[in-house]
Amino acid sequence: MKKIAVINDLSGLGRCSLTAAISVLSSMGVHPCPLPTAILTAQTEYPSYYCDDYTDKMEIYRSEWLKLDQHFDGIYTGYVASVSQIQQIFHFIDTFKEPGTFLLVDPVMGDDGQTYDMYTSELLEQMKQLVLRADIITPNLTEFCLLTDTDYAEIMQSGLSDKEFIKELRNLGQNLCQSSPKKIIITGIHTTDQDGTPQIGNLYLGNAEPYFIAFPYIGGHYSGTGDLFASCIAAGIARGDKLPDLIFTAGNFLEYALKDSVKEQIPYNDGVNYEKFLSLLMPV
Ligand code: PXL
Repeated sequence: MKKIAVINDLSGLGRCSLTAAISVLSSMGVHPCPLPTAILTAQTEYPSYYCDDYTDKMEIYRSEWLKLDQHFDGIYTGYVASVSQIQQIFHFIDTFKEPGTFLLVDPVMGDDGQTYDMYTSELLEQMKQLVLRADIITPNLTEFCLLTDTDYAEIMQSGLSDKEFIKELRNLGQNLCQSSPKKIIITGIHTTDQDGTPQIGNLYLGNAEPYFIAFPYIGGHYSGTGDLFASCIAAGIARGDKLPDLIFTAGNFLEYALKDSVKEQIPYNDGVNYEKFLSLLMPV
């Protein structure tokens, strides 16, 4: 069975981070090994939360897992609570990234043009360094702009057609890709289809032609959707899925979860009702 070290926080409320990763990886037939970066009562967009920082524990996990001679098919990183956690991740990568181990970095820093509470310019600089080590990254549009020093508001108000917009993202992505042989999936790109129906899609930039796949945009802005998406990609890579198929599967899974959440009027901070759709991800 394929095995992935998942470096992410555990949030009691909000259906994100490790909660999302463990359930998605397990459903996809991949063994998750959680390394918590922090334990929170709730994800940080709730009006109140308590965060128990796990930075000091990260080295203990690394050395204990090394003692137990652990090997991973993948390393998948998500939310980090501070810059020093990124330093710990480098140390973890130096120890456990072998020739056959992929590194997926979900550079969690913000969404919808806003940065999360833990964001600082120093964290961005370190995140850029981490991204350089990755084989694949899954930024949302806000995070992609941060990584490429692009003004989010400016690009959103640029008046570009969908086609021009995607071309622009491709150009920006090319610079990032040049630094290392990596694949980028940019999530949460708003477009409209031929009938003028709003869509939301994911853009895959790799060695081949860009691949953009969109689904009807049902509205809403829920916690944890990026984490669910990145988890699908991590598990899919481990089990050998083809990336375009995998991006479709992940988007389709989220579309069902979002539809159900809108229907049930789930508060955005609570995350989406994905649990009953996990069967869509199971190995056939
Ligand atoms: O879903 C991203 C995420 C993960 N972990 C924590 C967060 C957030 C987004 O706000 O607060 C703790």
